[in-house]
Amino acid sequence: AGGDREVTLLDYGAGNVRSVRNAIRKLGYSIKEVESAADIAAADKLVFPGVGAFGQAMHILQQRGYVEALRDYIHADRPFMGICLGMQLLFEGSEESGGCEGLALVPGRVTHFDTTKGLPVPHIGWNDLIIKHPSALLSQVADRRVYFVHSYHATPSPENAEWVLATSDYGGEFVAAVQRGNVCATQFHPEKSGAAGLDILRSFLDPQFAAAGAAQAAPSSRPRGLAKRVIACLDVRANDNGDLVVTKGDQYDVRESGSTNEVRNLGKPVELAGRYFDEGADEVTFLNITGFRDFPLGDLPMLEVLRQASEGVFVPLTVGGGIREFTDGSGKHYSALQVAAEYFRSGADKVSIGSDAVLAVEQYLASGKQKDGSTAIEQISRVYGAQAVVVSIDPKRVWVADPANTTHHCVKSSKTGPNGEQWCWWQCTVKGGREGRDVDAVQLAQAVEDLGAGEILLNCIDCDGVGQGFDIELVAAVSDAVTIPVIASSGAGAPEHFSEVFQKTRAAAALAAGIFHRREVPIAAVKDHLNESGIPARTA
Ligand code: 1PR
Repeated sequence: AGGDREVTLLDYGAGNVRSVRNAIRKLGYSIKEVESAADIAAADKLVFPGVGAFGQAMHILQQRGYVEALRDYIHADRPFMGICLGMQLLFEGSEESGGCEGLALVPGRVTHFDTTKGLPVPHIGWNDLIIKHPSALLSQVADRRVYFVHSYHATPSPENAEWVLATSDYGGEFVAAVQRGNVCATQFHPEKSGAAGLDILRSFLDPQFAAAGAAQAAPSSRPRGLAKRVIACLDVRANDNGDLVVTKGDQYDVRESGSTNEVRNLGKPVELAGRYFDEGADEVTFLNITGFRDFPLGDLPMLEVLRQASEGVFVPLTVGGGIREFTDGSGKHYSALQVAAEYFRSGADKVSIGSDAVLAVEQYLASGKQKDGSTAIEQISRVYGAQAVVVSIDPKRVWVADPANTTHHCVKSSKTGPNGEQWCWWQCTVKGGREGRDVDAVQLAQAVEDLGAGEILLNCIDCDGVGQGFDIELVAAVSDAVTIPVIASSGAGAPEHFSEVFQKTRAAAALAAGIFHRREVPIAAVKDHLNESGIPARTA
């Protein structure tokens, strides 16, 4: 064994565990990979970040002969930490993958969240812990939230009470952390839970650190439960010198007006991402806004941006732009799944699909809503899970005099169009808003949910960069039409715009760019305003 500062990592290659590696390294530990069952037996501290689907994970563990090794290791009460699926696999089995047996170390089965309760599923975001037992593991958490992303959950019961350290509430209590002796596991992602998460990981790795922790702080009086997320977005592209810069447009035009006509440069992507992490962004999104025309795997700087950003940013990272299949100049074909895989390997937690989703939905609608498994959304969702697939919509408002004149989802607007129209719908565009298609935003959102997307990033070309608030009518129409979480985007100019979108729509998150880049409104001011308005926001 490699001593005190070594962690053995069980990575069976089904997803992004880069952030777990980065977090372990950040805490000053080196990583030894599990390459055989013997490595499990020889571990001093074993970390098991489960990714992918339950059935597939069990299948790989069985194939490699790890199941018995894991059971023996855990029965011997050796230091073990499971994360997310790595916790669920400790239970007897799961409803996921058509019903499947687990390691059966903790009593109980894993089930899907109830979608009839009107709550978006997956459960994505920062939620409070309800502490059931004092523990070293969670002694440093104080009253901070942690980051969850999952569609399935275990339920606390008298049978597993001696295991359950903490629950969280999402339409009912579910198991958030378990521990017995040296074996622990969390449903949430400590490696994505900011400073609170790093403290939890460190408490597992270093018992002295845990022992120094104060007793769990009493809950404060702030609004509790799943926080509405505040996301900082970096639109990234090469400037005319070929350097990757963060840019920001007005209604998608990113060039300076006047004689220079240069791409607006608001800073370096890695630096800005680090700044937003420090300032309390709940997520950071990178959009490679020219990805539709450049092949992203040729765009190595973007992958490098992700690699570097993920070394210091311990909240979820999303990357979009150019996620689609592609044949390069030499005739080599890459599937959208391969493109996405490269992004995940480089540190992305989610990929965001824009133009390709519109084309996929056109195909889906033309075929009478047939799913043949060929679209990027379906492929990536199947391998990495729905929560890893965001669909980014770039809609434009279209005014109509009479809803009978269009087949699209129309809304009676509180405003009027240029010719006195009272009705409107939102047309989806591709190629960064350059080309409108015959699909509306509501139609697209419903279709991509059916195809397996886990979240919608809802931009608005009319509102982008204008600073007059989100398009409430658009966000309401889309968030009412789907059960997956919707991120409202485009138009934030003041903290009040965030409370407005959360009060008037079912949006789960709100994203902004310009006001944060130009330091007009600090992220903390948005969060404080939300909490003061009775809307739960993560402040620590
Ligand atoms: O089509 O899969 O290659 O993805 C391209 C991605 O790039 C899409 O997600 C698309 O939204 C984005 N994109 C393309 N062109 C632009 C552009 O600005 N010219 N940016 C663009 C989209 C919108 C938001 C922005 C918010 C908030 N930018 O990301 O950050 O509107 O801005 P604000 O707070 O300043 O109002 P594909």
